[in-house]
Amino acid sequence: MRSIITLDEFIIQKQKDFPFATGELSGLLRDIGLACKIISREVNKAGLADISGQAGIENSSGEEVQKLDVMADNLLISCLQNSGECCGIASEENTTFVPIKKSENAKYVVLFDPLDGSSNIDVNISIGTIFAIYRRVSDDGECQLEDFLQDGVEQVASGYVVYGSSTMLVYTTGKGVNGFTLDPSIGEFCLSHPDIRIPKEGKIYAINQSAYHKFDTGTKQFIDECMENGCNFRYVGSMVADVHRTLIRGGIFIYPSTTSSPNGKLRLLYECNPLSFIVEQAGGHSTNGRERIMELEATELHQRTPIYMGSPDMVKRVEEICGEMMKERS
Ligand code: P6P
Repeated sequence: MRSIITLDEFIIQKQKDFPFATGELSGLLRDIGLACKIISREVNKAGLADISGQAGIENSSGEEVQKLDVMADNLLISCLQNSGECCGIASEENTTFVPIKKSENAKYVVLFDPLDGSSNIDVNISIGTIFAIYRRVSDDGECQLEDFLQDGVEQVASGYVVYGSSTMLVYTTGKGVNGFTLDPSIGEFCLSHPDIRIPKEGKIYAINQSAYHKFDTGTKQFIDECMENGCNFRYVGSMVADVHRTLIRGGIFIYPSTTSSPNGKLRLLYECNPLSFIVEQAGGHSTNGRERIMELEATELHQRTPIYMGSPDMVKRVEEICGEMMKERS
């Protein structure tokens, strides 16, 4: 029988990469994996149970929250409260950060989007969980806002779970990217994609092209070039699904600035930074058109940023074009 390496076994094995590791980060990653296994179970049966409909409340961005969002948020908070390794969380579903009292002196904080792409739930399109882990910077005791407003380069780990034709967890601790597929028959994430590397070039571009008329000139020129070069257009409308395909097949995922949303739509802290850490660790690039996403200053929990991420050759080209546009304007 082919030897199976479970997520727990892999995390413990890799812990040896960190000479001063005391097991806290490993424990945190395992707890997040547990929460996502339960979310996967609930997402996969949503069509059968009355939990996928509109919850009738709104999240911090004023968007309609669906019941599965609420369930996923509560599950992650509950697992992190029990982990003992996390002193606070910030989530798309909560206006402000949530200190975890019973582990208020723990050394990590976790930011997450519990169920990104949830508007696709009722049409059975892939959705995902995104998480970022930081060391706290405040003194012991209740965590502070500064613990969450850290630049992406300070992440100690990040990852996502894509609930698709199979459920996959992909994560990095800064030493490469590894993917694990959930085997429901044993309830374990099993190593299926060791050492993921993004293709240097790509022939797929992903953007909501229906907003073409709202894009800046540089983005329009890049899209025109992609079409002229015979690139394929693919867009799921679920960031985790689009970024996962980009990571595996190569290409570029773009959510740009538009005339109606100058800062784009996607959030820096719990969508763009964690996914940029993954893409960079796999050999890709991630930028806002001018600057590296992971070096952008974090000023508020739910701040948004334009993002261009994926195969290095494609991201470099869009940066060249945007740079040329900047020069022409100056
Ligand atoms: P649009 C889903 O609502 C989401 O937050 C991301 O997962 C996705 O990439 C984006 O919004 C899609 O937005 O404006 O293209 O529908």
